This record gives sequence, structure tokens and C-alpha cells, in this order.
Amino acid sequence: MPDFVAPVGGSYLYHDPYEPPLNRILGLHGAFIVDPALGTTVAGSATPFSRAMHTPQIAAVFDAFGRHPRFPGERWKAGDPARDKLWLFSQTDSAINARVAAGYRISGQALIDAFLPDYFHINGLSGFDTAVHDTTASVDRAAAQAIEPVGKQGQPTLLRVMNAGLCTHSAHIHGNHLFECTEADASGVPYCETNVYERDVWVMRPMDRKDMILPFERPPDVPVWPPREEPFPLKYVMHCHTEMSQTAGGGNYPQGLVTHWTMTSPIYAF
Ligand SMILES: [Cu+2]
Repeated sequence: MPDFVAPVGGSYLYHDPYEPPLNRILGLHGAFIVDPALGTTVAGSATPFSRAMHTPQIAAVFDAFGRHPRFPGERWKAGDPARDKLWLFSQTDSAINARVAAGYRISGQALIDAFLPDYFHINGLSGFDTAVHDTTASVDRAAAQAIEPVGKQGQPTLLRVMNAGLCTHSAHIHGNHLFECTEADASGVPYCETNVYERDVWVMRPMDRKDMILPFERPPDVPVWPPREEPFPLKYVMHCHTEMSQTAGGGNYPQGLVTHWTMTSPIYAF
């Protein structure tokens, strides 16, 4: 087996460069995660990024979880799949797929010129299938659970968000703001932010990769906590603000880039 030196800890995309972007759009892509050899902050908090790439601002975010009065609860936990999620966005143009399936050759430029997606995916799933519902069949549960963040107040969760498609997405989330931790530079190397914005909507251009932290904090506008009239679990939606990803095919979400996240209990239930 050939050896190679892993790059700095972070989130990467692999894809087939043949006739770009044809094979990538047809599905030959995936996530490649590098765990840091040394990812802790100087203060000892685990992070998913190599210490050498930490900025003081990113270290401060990870050091705040479980310590700062705003974030009672736990620190981010490395190696816990419930606290480390992948959201890999992609799109399908079913007319182009049908032409390829019928044996027609399509150039990458012809694909770009004709591209009109009608299905929008997270990890290859769309709409209803991207979250767990009472009616979700047991065979479909694991894939939905891999997407949907679930935890208690005070369990910060990493979302490794990537866009392997051609459509620019505008991911929007309810309930909490996310901390935008990383982007990739022009050569694809991830770097930590020096100004960590709180986002309730963030842009995902083609081939963008952004590591986001969903803090699982008390929703900032809740007047009574824990709420008395709206019982736990609290369920919130993430949906894309790029309109065609919500209304394709005349649908209201079914083919769309959408999922849920769920806060199962307040902090005192630890
Ligand atoms: Cu909304």
C-alpha cells in the first residue's frame, strides 16, 4: 500500500477530476477526514484541528464550552460520532443523469451549461429522508441519524459542511447560531478563522468546506427556561435559503436540502 503524509487535521473532499465536473456531479465524490495528531488547545480542550493551525479565537471558542457562563455543559468531545457530523451537500439533475444512463457522452462544459438540478442532497439523501421521523423505516434510520444532530443542552456538536455540487447553497438553521470555525484557502488547505462569526445562515459555494459548531446552548430568545408550554425534545429545522432547493418539482421540501436538529433535555438533566 502506498504511504502518504496526511495534511493538517480537518475536513477534506475527494472527487474524480475526469471531464470536470461531470464525474464529480454524477456522484464520484466523498468526504476525507483527517484527525489531528495534536488537536488540543494549550488549555487542554479537544478540537478537530491541528494545534499548529489554531487561532487564539478558535481556541477561545473551544475553551469556552463547559467553562464560560454562556455555555454550561461539556467541552467538545473528540471521537464521539454524536458530536462530529458530516453534511455533504450535492445536487442531481435527473435529465442529465438519464442521458448518461442511456449512454450519451456529455462534456463537463455541456453539463455546466445545461445544469438544472431537481434533487438536493445531504449525504446523498433528500427532504424527508434526512431526519428521523416516527415513520422512518428501521432500514433507513442509521443514515438519517448520521445527519441529524441530537443532544442535550451543553453538548457542542461539530458539523463538517461540504458542497460537492454546482449549486451555491445558503444553509440556514433555527434555534441556535453556529460558530464558523474553518474555511479552505485557494489551494484547498483548511485554516481556522481569526474572526469567528455566529451564523444562522452561511454560504456554501461549489467545493466549499466549512467546519461549524452547533453549540446546543439555550436558545437565546427563550423567555422561560426550561420551557413549560413547549416540552422537550425541542426540534429545529435546517433548510437552504436557495429557493430552488426547497421548491424543485413543485415540492415543498421533499426534494430539498433540509434536516432537523433536536435538543433532548435541558442542562440539569445531565
Ligand atoms: Cu427557516
